[in-house]
Amino acid sequence: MSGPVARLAGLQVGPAQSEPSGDFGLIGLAVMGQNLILNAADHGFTVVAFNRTVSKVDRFLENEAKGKSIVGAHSIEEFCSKLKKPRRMMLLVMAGPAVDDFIEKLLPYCDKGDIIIDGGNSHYPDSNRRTRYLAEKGIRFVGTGVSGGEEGARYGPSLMPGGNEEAWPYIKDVFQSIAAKSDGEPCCDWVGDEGAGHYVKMVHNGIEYGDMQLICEAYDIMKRGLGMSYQEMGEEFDKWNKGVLDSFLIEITRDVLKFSDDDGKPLVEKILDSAGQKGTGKWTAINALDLGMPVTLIGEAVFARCLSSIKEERTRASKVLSGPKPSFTGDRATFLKNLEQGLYASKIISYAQGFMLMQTAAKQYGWKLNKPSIALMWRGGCIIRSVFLKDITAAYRAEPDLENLLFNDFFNKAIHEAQDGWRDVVSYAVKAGIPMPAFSTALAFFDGYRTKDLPANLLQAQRDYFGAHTFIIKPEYANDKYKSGEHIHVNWTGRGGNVSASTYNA
Ligand code: NBP
Repeated sequence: MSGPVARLAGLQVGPAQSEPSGDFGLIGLAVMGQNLILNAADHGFTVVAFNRTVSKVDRFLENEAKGKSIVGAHSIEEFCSKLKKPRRMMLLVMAGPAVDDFIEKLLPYCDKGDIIIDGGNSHYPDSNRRTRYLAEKGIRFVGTGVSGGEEGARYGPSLMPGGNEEAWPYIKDVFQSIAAKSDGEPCCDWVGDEGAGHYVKMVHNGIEYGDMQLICEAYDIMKRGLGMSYQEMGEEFDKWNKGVLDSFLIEITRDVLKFSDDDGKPLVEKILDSAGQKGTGKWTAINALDLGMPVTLIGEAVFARCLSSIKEERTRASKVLSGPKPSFTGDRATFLKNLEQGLYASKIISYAQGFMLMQTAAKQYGWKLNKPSIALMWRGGCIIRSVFLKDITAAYRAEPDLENLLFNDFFNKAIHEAQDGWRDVVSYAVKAGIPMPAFSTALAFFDGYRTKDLPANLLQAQRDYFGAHTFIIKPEYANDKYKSGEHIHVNWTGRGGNVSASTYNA
């Protein structure tokens, strides 16, 4: 059935001009949209559904939506007419121009105060722009991160809404009802202004890249460094899933390692070692470079995927470049304990770096970011959900202005306890010629971060030598010749002039 006729999943409920019954509207009937609609309907909301390809609306109503409080619309006008005011309308369509197209199509039928929510994986600058553009028209825009894939959308995703804060009281009930719950608390709270919701989702995805890379490195050293079988590796991950690393990604890794193909061989062994990526990890790394933040672990995780994808070149290189052969002679149980601790310590660094990035972004972009809520939102429903995030939530709840996660007593103690084992694992990997870029960069960051005097003094001297870029004297050496805080240029060679270059930070 088509045309402007309202229906309640298979039941006709009267003409379109009757009182609007829709609590919430959703456009985009692909995997995420359909599941989120079903989730909202299960929580007692009447949902109005629309899709660009209108035939999908009828197909949905006749199948998955049958018997539920889901109403179909066959045009944008009908969609808007069926929603109670202020309208709460969510787009779950492919990120990019499709979102702007739908916004333009909705506008003629919107009233001031209506709310348009974009739940796709949009890049945060687009959400900044859309918040401002729609605010000028009296429409409240929300850009929300949605995580948890198909199952999350259906039974409880992690939701990270940001944008025009005036919208929050109107959408809070729907969002917190359909979101995942962790210890009874919804994994959804207001994140911050403009594109902050999509920004936090971007960093979430970057952290997901990091967590996955760390697990892959642990697998590689178990397999090539210790010669473990898939069954043994699966059992080790099972053990880890009962301790500090208890998380969704460790759990699925256990299952993947234990999964055999029809011929009895582990399926994972047959999968081409060339990783794909959709870009959110890269966005995080680029933004970290733009903001001058050392988010090294996510950067390495993105580069590790890039290196994996040049498979043919690596195959040629493997024939001409040789290295040591792994030969493990130590105690395997101790090494595995160290590996678990090393992964845990690297993960602490990765999350510390992620929060450093988010707090710098908040300052730079003028957002108020709700740090304890971010950790809470990641605790359940999403891919990086873990027991570990409970401890991060607790750390930020106790000290919302905590400068760095590593200054929190719990994490400070944890990283010191893990340190020796972490170093053993990285040392063995270096000696055995097995790459552990994420473990190694995390350790290098830890050592750099805890060092008061880094060799950047020499670097500044080099820059001043070849480019007259100037340097600042350490306060304890300030005197009449070298004044404290001044940009100083020295004629290192006795040749050339005394003119210095402009000073700027890049
Ligand atoms: P897709 O990302 O595959 O998008 C499909 C939807 O976008 C359909 O409704 C389709 O309409 C519509 N669409 C497309 Br494609 N191009 C369009 C255009 N030019 N104009 C209007 N509509 C257009 O769906 P999804 O996997 O459900 O994801 C939806 C959003 O949620 C995406 O932004 C995605 O990145 C994000 N997300 C996905 C996941 C996940 O696990 N899949 C998780 C978290 C977030 P049609 O039916 O007419 O082709």
